[in-house]
Amino acid sequence: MHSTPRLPILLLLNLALACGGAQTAAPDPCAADPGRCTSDAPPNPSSPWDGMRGQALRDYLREAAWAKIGEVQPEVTPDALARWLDDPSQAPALAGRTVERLFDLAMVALAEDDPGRAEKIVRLIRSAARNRNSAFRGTTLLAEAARRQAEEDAAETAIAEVFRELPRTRFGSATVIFQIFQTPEQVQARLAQVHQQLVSLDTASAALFFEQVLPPIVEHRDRFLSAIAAVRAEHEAQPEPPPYRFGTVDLSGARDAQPVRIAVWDVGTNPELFADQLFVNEAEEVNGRDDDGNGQIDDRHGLVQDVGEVSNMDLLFDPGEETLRQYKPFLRGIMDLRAGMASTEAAQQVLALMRGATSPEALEELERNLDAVGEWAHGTHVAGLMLQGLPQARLAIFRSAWAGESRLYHHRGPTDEELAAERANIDAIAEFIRRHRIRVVNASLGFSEEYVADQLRYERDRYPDDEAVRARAAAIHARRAENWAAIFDACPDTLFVVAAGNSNQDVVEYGVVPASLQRPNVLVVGAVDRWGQWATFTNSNPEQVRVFDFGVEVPSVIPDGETVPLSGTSMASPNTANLAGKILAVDPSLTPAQIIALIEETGDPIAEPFGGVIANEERALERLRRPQAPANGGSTRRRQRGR
Ligand SMILES: [Ca+2]
Ligand SMILES: [Ca+2]
Repeated sequence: MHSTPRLPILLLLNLALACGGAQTAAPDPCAADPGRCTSDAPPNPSSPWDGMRGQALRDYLREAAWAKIGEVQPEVTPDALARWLDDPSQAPALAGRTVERLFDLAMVALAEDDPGRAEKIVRLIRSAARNRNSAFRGTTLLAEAARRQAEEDAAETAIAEVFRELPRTRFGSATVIFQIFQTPEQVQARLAQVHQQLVSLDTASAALFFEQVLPPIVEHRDRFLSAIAAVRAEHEAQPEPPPYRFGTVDLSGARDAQPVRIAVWDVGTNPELFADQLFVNEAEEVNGRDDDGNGQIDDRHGLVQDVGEVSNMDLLFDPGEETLRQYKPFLRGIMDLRAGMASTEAAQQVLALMRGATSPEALEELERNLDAVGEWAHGTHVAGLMLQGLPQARLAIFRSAWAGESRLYHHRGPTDEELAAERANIDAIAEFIRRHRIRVVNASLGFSEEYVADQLRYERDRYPDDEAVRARAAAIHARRAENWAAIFDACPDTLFVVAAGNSNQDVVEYGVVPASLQRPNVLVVGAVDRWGQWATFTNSNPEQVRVFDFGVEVPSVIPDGETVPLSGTSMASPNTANLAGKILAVDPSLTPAQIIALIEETGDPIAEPFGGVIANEERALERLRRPQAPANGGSTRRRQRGR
């Protein structure tokens, strides 16, 4: 649930919809008013959740969370935790998986009406999490704990105080959940949806959030919104910090630049928008036959794989006119909500749709349609970024519908046959890349074992317990890791630029595929915002994610030609792939490893406590054109940092 990476574009929706677990809690609302904890769904006589509510749920979650912590970081014991809560400076660096479980314990504390303990746990996480991007997490929980610890007439001030702790750059994403959840019925629908899954640590965490943590927040929603508005007004009264200067380069008309072949590997891209720059396999016509005899039909501009009931073999996925009309505003609306513009038409449309999702069925329909709009928009937006200022590029398109997961593998996992089909598609793409000498491939795609496990928990008849779920999820994930390693190894002369992912996780700790795979021709990219700061959502790892690029509210084109800002490492990655294309246009002789080294060496170092560099096009190309030009350091003083 928590940070399920679906299409990275949907990250923000996930933040809003499903950030359950690690966020916030209340006295037992079920005890006070049993009606509140009854879902509208028809009673399921054999539901494993029957005995898993109220106190029983808290006891289960507490025990399961501690068992997990014992596995991942044994030095974190209940006694040790008690000491660190009073003195966080004594605590060791907390692993990501420990942090997840500590959030569970904070939720339990809040649900048991101990907001002081909940607050201390969140503060410990903020101070000791190894991932420094977690230093700003848990705002929902903290704000609710503050409300409950304050006198009635001081509650709003106490809530505002919590929001004031956030840097302005992180404020918007922390406030969306308060806007999205408007009614108790919405929360009940979420809970009923969780109740369709197997009981496990992860689903219990989500269940506790929706059953016991979120209801009192929704009940006092006006207070939170008014505190948020007050802090936002304070921000707006201050001058906005100067934006970071990304130093982009336009190669239009550059005499020293040559044609370069690049590819977008995504879930669908509109070729018509890029007609002038499409790669063309002249030996192939679009006529339903395999003209060049390579085993692929109509591979004139790239390759397509789709399966399932609504499969189509176009380079662009088409969700249908009605779906687009109704759900396209989401792309912009979520951004508006983050920016505090709740009154825009797009934001209002988002809120109305969310308010209407008051049953598991309605929620599912909403999710399906949002995923469909994401699948429609994602690859085109990415391709638009890859081509900016690079008229020398010729773009091939690979569309792998399975890489989006959410439509094909909705509430289930892939079968062995489907995994074999994924592999066949990957092998065909590798063949295409080699045959046509594609030099740079952007893959804003990511797979997590947690996401697969979460879907498998809906298949209760097939996987009766969480052990079975985890075993199958691990097997699926291992095959995918193998598939991606295979294409990287099969195309050593091609640079693969890969999105780090949007779950605020360490890619190595969580084994994110392909971002955790180490290869000399793979460059993993994280996201920074327009002030050059790590995005709240970006995945990271000090060794594996060294390059960051612009990935928050990044304007680019969607399939109908409109320009819309979207956020995600999905947007950061093609910005860097674009730089790699420019580098190759100027010097086609470079190897993938040389390109990576050049980008790393000429990037702007990101200040502590974060790490890595922000790709700098000007300096990379300057170094390429004038090899004596200084690496980073030479012009650092001129940089605008905005902090
Ligand atoms: Ca062919
Ligand atoms: Ca053909």
